[in-house]
Amino acid sequence: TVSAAARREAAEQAWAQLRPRVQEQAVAALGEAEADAFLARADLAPYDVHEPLAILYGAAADELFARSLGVVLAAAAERPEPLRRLDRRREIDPAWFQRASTKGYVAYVDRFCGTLDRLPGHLDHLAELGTTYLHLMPLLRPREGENDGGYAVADYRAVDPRLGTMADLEAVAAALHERDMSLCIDLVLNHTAREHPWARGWLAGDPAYAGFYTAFPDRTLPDAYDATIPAVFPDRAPGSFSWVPEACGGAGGWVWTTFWPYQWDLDYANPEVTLAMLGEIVWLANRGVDVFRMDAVPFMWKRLGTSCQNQPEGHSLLQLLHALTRLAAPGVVFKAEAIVSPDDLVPYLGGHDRFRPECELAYHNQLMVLLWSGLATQDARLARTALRRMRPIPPSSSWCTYVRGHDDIGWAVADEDAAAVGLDGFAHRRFLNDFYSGRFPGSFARGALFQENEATGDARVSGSAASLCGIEAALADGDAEALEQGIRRLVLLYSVAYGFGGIPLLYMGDELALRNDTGYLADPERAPDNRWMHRPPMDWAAAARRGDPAGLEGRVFAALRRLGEVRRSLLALRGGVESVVLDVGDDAVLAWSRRHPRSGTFVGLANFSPEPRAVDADTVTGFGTFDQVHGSDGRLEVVGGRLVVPGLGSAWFAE
Ligand code: OTU
Repeated sequence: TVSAAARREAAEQAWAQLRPRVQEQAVAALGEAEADAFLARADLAPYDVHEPLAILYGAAADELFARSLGVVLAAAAERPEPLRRLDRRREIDPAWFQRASTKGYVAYVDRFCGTLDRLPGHLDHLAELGTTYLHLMPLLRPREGENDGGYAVADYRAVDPRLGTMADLEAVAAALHERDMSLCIDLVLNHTAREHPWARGWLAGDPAYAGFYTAFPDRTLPDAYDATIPAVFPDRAPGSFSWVPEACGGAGGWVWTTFWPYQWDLDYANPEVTLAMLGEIVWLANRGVDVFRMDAVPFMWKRLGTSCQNQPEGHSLLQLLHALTRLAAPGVVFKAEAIVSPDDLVPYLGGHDRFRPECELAYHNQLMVLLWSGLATQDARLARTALRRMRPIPPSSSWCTYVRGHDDIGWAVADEDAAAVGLDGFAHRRFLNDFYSGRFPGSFARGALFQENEATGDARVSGSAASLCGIEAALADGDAEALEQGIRRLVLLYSVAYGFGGIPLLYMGDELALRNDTGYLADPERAPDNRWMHRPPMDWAAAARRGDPAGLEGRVFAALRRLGEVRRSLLALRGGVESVVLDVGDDAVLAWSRRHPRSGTFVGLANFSPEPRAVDADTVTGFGTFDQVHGSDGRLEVVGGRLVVPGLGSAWFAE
């Protein structure tokens, strides 16, 4: 093993040797001024690029260093002028994505507006909600047939022809930039579709793709790996390997397929894979993508005898791709999709290695899970305990806070946190499954179990936010009071997502309380995957009712819109600081505060109980110095020196 000091020295030497050539090439490709900026960025490359290369690929680092810089220099040279200007603005204001006004919206192109060319015509709907960041669900050309909602990519440089063309995507990016919005797309980098040319080439024995994927001739190693790898899709895709008759030179082999059998895991232990993926990332960045949602990053590096998730080399790999991408496109940021335990999650934001940045953003799945847990138990203690135990994130990174997304909800409740509030972790996760699938007596939720695992007793939950909040059941029963409670629950959860700090993501349809959709059952490719129940098509007729203040859609839309409006004016909700969970003297109320050195203090309250709860006024108002800036039911009453938070109500205070 090489010491860190020796690795650094080797990196500095390699850069000293390479720099004159890079400088010369940069001047030729970019001109004096741009080359100067490129070189200023590249002066960090020995630490951010060479070191991770050496960690991952040992002695090949020097050669890979030169080649990877070549890739990003070429991409920098091709970067369109408007994107360069955007880069420049973002280099001046690196916290551009951490503004209080940053607010996300997540949508499927086909389900939102049909095709990409129609998207610019729908930007008003997004603008009404204060959107500044649009995440379009997988849209690159997938394999034909089943494609896991687009997560089986056959070509990273083409758009799914059903949605449009790459030129349409570029036009969308430009239309968004014009309105000061940014574009996020998925980068599915753990695997490709088995139809991808890399996979075809590898299977055919083309030396250019040698070692791009992994296959084993017999079950010895697959069994050894599977013994410690948790199953992702146990019902229809148990284990992490699929038999492919053409593999291993035609003798047949077990190909690594963490997810569905048609999604083949790339082997990043092979640096050619890393360079190839880098090429795809910077090419897409040059089309105008601002944020890459790095899909399934925990799985990218494998190690026998482990869960094959969250390996240290996986972090070095992300740091490497991040640094290289930003040499070509310094305005681009990475968002980690790591739906893992809190201890494993925080390092994706850069905590893994204090020397190197990693992803700027990550999904706060812990907060999301704890919100649903709080709603089911009418109790905020687990949330308080678990959030307090999380390690801090670097100030240059932010969470994406959300209530619902396109995937199932996996109950990432740590046993240790459950135990701290007197719960058994397994029993509590089982309760949440029972509760949200509607099986628990008296449950208001109408979800369904996803991937029930007979062997372990584990399961996850599907269902739209509105259905999980009780809105579906209330409408079916024609129960006005239950409907009222359902709306209050949905808005309550969003009040936390919008006020917690980080980028709040609104999942398409939640603004109109869209319920579960059974339409997917008619499509044989989708029917076996009940995650489609919470991916409904946009209901534009419901959207047309958003202005009716008495109707369901109008009430939810207005509430979310208002939260967004208040949020954007509160500088304490900018990034750079973290929220701290408070104890305000009532276990049903989640309370948190953010103390921004230059932008004041923020305090948020969310009452998970349907009953009003009284909390300590001084803690919340900073002894009268903070004003109430949002209230689900107007101003909080003060009774006997305590503030009364209405049942399922929320309030925000700010200095
Ligand atoms: C992701 O999810 C996507 O969000 C899914 O829609 C895809 O099916 C999948 O990747 C494959 O591309 O296990 O149950 O820790 O939780 O990557 C969903 C991350 C998943 C995993 C996540 C994965």
